Amino acid sequence: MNKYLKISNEVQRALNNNRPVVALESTIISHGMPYPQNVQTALTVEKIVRDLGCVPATVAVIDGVLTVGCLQEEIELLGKRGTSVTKVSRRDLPVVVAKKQLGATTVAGTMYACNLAGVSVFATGGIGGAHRKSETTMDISADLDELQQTDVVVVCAGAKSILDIGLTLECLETRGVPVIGYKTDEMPAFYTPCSGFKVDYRLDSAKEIAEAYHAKQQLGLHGGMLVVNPIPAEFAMDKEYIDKNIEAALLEADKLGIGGKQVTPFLLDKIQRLTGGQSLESNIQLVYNNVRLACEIANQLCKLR
Ligand code: PSU
Ligand code: MN
Repeated sequence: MNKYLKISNEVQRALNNNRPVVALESTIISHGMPYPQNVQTALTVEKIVRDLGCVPATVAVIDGVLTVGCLQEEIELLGKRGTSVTKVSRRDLPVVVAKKQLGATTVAGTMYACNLAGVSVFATGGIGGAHRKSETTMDISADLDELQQTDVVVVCAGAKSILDIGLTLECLETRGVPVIGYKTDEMPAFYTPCSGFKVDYRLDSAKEIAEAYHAKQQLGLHGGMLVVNPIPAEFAMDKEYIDKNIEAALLEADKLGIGGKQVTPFLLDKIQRLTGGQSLESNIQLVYNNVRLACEIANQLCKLR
């Protein structure tokens, strides 16, 4: 397209040949997990995608270039530099690109890149959403507005209860975003398979999900589709235990006056510390689980096109 966008040869070739591509975000690498687990996870994710016959496209801003299909050394850099890497959502893209900086793309930033490149499926851990008390603070992630306007299937494990899950679902409804439970009637809560909130639709196969997304596009209904995939039971955390730690993390954030784009990374880090790495293991496993489903959806979508 232009000097600001780079699509790797491998990804471009797959797209040209209607081969399945699965996009991956990089805020989860730089801001969502500690080093070195962040790099190990990101590289394992790419291997899983390849083993399932798809092409991985990790997205980040590398020296000012929005890159779709990062190299291994770029993933290592994003992981090593950690939270010193700029977290890039939609509003951050222009400056980080113009300044030729390194940036880790959020769900919103990654979706935007997917759409530029023509990638239809994207797997991550959790999305941003409406924070607790957002009815007064207005802290609602740009991820939700991106889901409204950008054509990508986003596979995640629901929303963490650092957010107000009910309000997040309301915001998605307002924005016309279909929320599809994969083999579940309930919105998963990231570390646990249930939140107590119902999803709009339950679909039990990747084929049905691909068909729904294809129909959406054929109708000219622009915007994303959110697929929520519950964490597998064997990796789920005890609800009371994780809720208690989330409450403690929220209290701490409040006390320290953490605000803006720091809120989500602060809470993720605090929870990981409080739970001694147990939540990190759950987080890693649910990402793998989402990546596997995203590969199936990407495969099915190629068959429809
Ligand atoms: N939730 C998680 N893990 C994450 C994020 C959210 O469980 O890594 C990251 C994602 O990149 C998401 C971003 O897009 O945080 C949302 O940040 P904010 O709330 O500032 O929009
Ligand atoms: Mn926010």
